[in-house]
Amino acid sequence: MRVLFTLALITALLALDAIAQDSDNDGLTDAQERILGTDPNKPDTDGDGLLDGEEYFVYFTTPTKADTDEDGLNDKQDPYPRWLRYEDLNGVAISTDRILQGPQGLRLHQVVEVRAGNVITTDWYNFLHPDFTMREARFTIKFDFLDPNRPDYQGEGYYKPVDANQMEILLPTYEGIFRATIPWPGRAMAYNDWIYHLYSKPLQVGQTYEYNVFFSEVIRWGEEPFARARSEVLSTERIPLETRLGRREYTAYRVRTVFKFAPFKDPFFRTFLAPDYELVLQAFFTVGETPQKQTLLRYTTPFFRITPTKSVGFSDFIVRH
Ligand SMILES: [Ca+2]
Ligand SMILES: [Ca+2]
Ligand SMILES: [Ca+2]
Ligand SMILES: [Ca+2]
Repeated sequence: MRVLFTLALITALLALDAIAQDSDNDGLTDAQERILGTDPNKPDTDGDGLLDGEEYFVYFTTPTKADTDEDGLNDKQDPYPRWLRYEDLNGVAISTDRILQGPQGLRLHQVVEVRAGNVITTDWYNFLHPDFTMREARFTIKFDFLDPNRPDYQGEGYYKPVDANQMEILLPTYEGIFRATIPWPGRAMAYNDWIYHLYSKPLQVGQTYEYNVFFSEVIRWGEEPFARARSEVLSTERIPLETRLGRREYTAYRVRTVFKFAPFKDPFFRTFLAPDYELVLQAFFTVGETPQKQTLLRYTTPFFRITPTKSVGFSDFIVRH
């Protein structure tokens, strides 16, 4: 009896060992490689210079694709190699972002889809300047509201610098196309560039960044569009993440960004922003020694949940991995 039990135990341990076996020593077990579709006998399945395990767990790139974000630079060479999808924890929105390097320079591409009885898609291309001054943003907005009294609108817009002091804006709104030239202080950035801003520097606890924000999501223009933002890397903490390979904990930087807005005349936004015109956003980045290894795991952002009655709230996005 005892011998049989011991044999059964040894067989079970051997089976466990087979599951845990990493034949090519790339940081993924053979069983995990079967789930991800990578080659269990080839440490760098797609030949881009990064090990399969590094790609999945550290860089958040695709281990079966040499150029994950399709910008012409292989994952190892690319300072912004990822293409990430974030899911709203409320289940209504999905955000996808990637930073592309092309002949025109860096571009931040973000798509946000909102499903809450209506369909809202915003598709952004921001042309980014290395010193965080936005050179140009182009975007497509499709709002398909169920409210029959509200005209659907879809259209493209952009803002583009006229010179160092002015920005030209073309934007579809509920009232038609808004066209204006507005004052533009140097070194400003679009509201949704704040993620890029954090991506592009190696983060460390205690660091602070300050910058101007052009708030692109405000529907009614002609108000004071600028905010002052201040980001601070507060601390590190453990963040759980559900992955295709199960739950995994990451050590992450907690980053807090405070936007201080000029007072809005629009009563809706005035109510939303409260008396002090301040918005606090949070982001969590994995701890790594370079920006390439610092992946945005989670962020909280306003103005993505727009319902047919125009109520707006915060969304908490977490990376889908
Ligand atoms: Ca392996
Ligand atoms: Ca690889
Ligand atoms: Ca790859
Ligand atoms: Ca790439």
